[in-house]
Amino acid sequence: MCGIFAYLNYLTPKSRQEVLDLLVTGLKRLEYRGYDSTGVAIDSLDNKDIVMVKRTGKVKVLEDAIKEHFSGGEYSEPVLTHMGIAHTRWATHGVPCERNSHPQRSDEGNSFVVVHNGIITNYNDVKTFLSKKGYEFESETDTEVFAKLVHHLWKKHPNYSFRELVEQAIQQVEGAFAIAVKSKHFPGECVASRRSSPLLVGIKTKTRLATDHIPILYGKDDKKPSCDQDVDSSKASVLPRSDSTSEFMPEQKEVEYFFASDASAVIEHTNRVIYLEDDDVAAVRNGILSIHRLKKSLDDPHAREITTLKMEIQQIMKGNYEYFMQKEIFEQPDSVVNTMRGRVRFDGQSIVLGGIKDYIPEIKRCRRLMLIGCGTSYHSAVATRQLLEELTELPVMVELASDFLDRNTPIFRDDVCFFISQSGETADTLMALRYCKQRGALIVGITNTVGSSICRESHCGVHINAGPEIGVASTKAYTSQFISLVMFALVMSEDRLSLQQRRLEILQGLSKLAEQIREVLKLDNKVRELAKDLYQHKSLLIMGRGYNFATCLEGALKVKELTYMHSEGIMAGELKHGPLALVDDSMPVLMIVLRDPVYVKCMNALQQVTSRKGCPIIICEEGDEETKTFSSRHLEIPRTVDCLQGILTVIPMQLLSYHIAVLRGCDVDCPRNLAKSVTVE
Ligand code: G6Q
Ligand code: GLU
Repeated sequence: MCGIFAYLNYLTPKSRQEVLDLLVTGLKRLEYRGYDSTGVAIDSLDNKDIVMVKRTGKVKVLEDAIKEHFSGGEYSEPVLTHMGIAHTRWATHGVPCERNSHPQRSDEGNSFVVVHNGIITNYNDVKTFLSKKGYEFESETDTEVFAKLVHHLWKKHPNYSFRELVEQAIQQVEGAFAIAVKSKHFPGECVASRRSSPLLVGIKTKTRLATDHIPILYGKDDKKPSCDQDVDSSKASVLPRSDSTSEFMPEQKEVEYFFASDASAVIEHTNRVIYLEDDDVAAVRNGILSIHRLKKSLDDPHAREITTLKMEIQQIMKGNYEYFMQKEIFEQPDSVVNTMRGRVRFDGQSIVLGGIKDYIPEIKRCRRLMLIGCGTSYHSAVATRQLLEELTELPVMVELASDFLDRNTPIFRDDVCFFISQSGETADTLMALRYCKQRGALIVGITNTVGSSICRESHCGVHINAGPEIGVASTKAYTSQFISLVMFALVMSEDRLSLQQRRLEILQGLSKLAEQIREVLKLDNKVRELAKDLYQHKSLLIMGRGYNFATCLEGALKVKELTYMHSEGIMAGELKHGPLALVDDSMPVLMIVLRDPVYVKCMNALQQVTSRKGCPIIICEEGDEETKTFSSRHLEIPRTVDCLQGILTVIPMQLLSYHIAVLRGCDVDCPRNLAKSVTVE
């Protein structure tokens, strides 16, 4: 879901060319989030105007246009202080085209330009108001209203600071946004804010920062409140103005700031970042960063912490792999170990989940567990539901966040609700979290992104520690989510004598997992051969049941999102209730048949398929000669405890979808129409 990147150098000589290179590189680090168009804005050579370059298509297209547009030698002259903004757009309002790309501007003079992630839901009202003020709109985006609203406020309040203008404007808009604003009237300044969409600030100084937090400033109560009567008076809020400056950097020193949608665009410059919270307004003026909020609520901290990123640059690079997704598939032997590291004690057969251990007594008293997520994250809930029921002996509901909200599902104070999200920013999941939190449920976040909204808004949680996942199609996050939920189930059953043998069996299975995943990854060449049989077909049916039904759902999703082929995960027990009609000698079918409690039923389904001339690919256990007789095309995987089979059976599905996508010439890391983090509902 789109990417914002802004760079401000203060008393730090950088040429416009270097700034442009930084902006383009920042966008490249955010490409994995999904987008359809791009744009940048920098100061004009005479420092009196703002120049923008915008293009549809990939960042490379923008990069070429920049080379063409800013070729003169003067662009290599160093500038002490400058602020540039950049954007990758994932269109929600207005088709992908140059006119609708960001930055969006306030007027032909480019007085104010803004880059925006999210949706301004009341943009029509604001647009109507501004049109009556004489503004003419040139794009179909919702974003444009924000730039023009700031301009309108600037004309009405010429003595307002840049930050105050943006503060006024964000009070008039509704919906989700992460924004960065640049103005030719406030050179060298940047104002950024967020509501429901992620935004962070990276800080780079020559000397060590004098502090590890930045105080939050509030409007001065004794200030005469300013009230914009005619900016839709029904919404006009009486806004105290706060022009107090921060004490963060009293003396002026060279400093660089990086505003970005996520850390992957910042880590190569600095590991010191501040995660903005909803309705924070971050402003840089004269090199000083300050953070403002309009209303102080009881649980507001007094400052924003400057955290240190743990990720390393190579984690967001492809290394020797062709695609990030391929790299992340092959990282799984390591990522599953990282998920368990410091938590699973194989010798003592104990598990410690530090992020939720204080809440375990409360969770044990709950009425039911609800696992809520979207897409692949939802599938990790499906994959572990049976084990959670077995080891917690609680009712376990698994819910797609969007449907859960549509139904207004009843939620009670003694419910425990898990929100599973790799990005921690998925709007549907975040909205479901807030819905449950409002109703008093205990909120547990299962995320892979430190500082994400879901992470911060949960009461407690587990970080899956899979490392940054760049490929839009989730792979290592799925297996790490899966294991995190298995670990939770083991924690919940620690004191159940009757379950000790079962727990020991699972712990032993976990201890072998990394090596067994390596074994399965050795099937890569065989899977590529199978992909050659499949890539020209229109559909693929994937069948299984029990602990492997989730793999069917996840495998089908991978095939759909990577190859644009139709695919469907089918519960094998449902085959005879309809889907069997799809089976003939031309329909591609893949079946998972492992020696587990539902083996006989899966064999029944296999026979139903082959007796209709189906020629399924079979995923079976190593050495299972009987099952292999049903098909000449089979993939043998190591034997593991039944509840962990889904970790091993999903790997061939990840590889298969990857190879089909490559054979079909699809963009593996950025599939069409998709985004890594869907921050709009
Ligand atoms: C799967 C996709 C997608 C993703 C969901 C949820 O390969 O990446 O289905 O799983 O959009 O995303 P989060 O896990 O970030 O909430
Ligand atoms: N809603 C804005 C637009 O359609 C921003 C979309 C995005 O997040 O990229 O331009």
